[in-house]
Amino acid sequence: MRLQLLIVAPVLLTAAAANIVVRGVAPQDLERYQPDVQERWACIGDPTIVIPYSRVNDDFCDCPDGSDEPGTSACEYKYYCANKGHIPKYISSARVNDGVCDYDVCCDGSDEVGAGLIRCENRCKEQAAEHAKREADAQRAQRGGWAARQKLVSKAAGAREKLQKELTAAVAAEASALAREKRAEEALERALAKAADGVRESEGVVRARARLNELRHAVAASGARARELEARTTRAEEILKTLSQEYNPNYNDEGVKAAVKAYNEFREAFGEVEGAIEVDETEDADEELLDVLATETASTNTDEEGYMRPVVTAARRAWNRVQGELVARGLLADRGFSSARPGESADVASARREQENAQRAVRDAVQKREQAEGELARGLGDEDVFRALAGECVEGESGEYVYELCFGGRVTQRGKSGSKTNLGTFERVTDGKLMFTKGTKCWNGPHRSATVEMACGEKHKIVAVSEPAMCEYLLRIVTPAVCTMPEAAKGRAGDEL
Ligand code: MAN
Repeated sequence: MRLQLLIVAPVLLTAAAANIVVRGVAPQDLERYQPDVQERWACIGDPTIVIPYSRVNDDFCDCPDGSDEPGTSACEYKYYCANKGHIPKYISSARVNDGVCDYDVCCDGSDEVGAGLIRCENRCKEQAAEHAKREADAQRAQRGGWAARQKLVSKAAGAREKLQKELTAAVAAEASALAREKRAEEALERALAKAADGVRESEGVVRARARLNELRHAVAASGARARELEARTTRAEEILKTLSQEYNPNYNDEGVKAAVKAYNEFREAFGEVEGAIEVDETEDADEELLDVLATETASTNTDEEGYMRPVVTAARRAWNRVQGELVARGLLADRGFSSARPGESADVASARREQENAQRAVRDAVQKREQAEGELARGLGDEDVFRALAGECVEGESGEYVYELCFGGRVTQRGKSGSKTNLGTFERVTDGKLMFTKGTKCWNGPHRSATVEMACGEKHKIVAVSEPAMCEYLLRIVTPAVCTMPEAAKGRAGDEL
């Protein structure tokens, strides 16, 4: 190191000694402002224009680019303020020697130097001190802001993880709700099919009952006919019996003798007739009727009241099912089924209820999934940092209004009357700015909207509010959310790595 200094130092000294100092020229540009051996000098913008060196800074503009007058206001050029002890800057030549101390640029007051002009004291020391303080404050803010941001980032990561878990749960809930819905749909299908079967069955029962009635009538008619025939036969037999017992065998009557003979042969052939004629009532019953009877009752009663009872019961049951189905289809007024909703049989109603519950569960799950997906997909800044700020608000006064900014929420403007105007709802982070849109409609104009520009700060603070175009607001805030890692911390972070 020492060896290097020894070599470099004489070179620097030689170069510095050779350069003539020119007012308004930065040290690094002095070389270009040295005369040639003939004491001439070439304009910087156009070196073909060569002027005597004495015309540099002679308060007269010679070069088209104004480069021959860096230290006066003769040309449109730039003046270099050395601002020793602080930060060197350039000021427009028009502000040189204009009778105003331009301390915002030239803290050394060098812009006003000349015979008869005001003298500007050097304020660089104070400005440097203020600057140093501001820098220290900014660094402190950056350190504090960075630390606060780290916390926000980890909070955001937690919130994101929670959302991801919610999404996973919603996806699983959706899958199981969909499966439940499918099962419920199938169950409802079955219940409806069963009710429809009920309709068919009742038709069978109705047909069976009609057939049974036919048979009953036939049996009854047969019985009556049989009883009539029996009565007539009995009567005829009685007549013949009387005749055979009471006729006069000595009276040669061929007709009477033939009748008695025939009667005796009849008696020998058929014997005495005992009781009523037996009729098998199921004799003519068809398969369908037997099926109905077998399904609807285990009873084998053959007496009229006995065998009709199960048929009536079956018919009633079938009717109940038909009725349920008709009510379910809105064709019949509901007479009130125990656990059914109006218009449905209990089975169908409960299957439909389950289907509705399952559909609701699917809707809920889909809504939750979509909500979680939407939330996760939102652009919320680097490392999702603004996710951590949801719900936090900051207030600031500007002009006649008090503005409130709620991260992830709305920006509002409160007037003296106290009523709040919505300046927009948070939509996204674009180019490092928070965008709030769709606020209250502006009279004869667009919906209000607000853009929030951010700089690093330890705490949220509204710094300024303006309305660049009517009902379009610009808020400048400081917030830890946008703080970057301080240089010093970068070194440490590197060491840690
Ligand atoms: C209110 C405020 C203003 C806005 C006007 C537009 O006075 O919201 O910021 O410019 O309405 O009519």
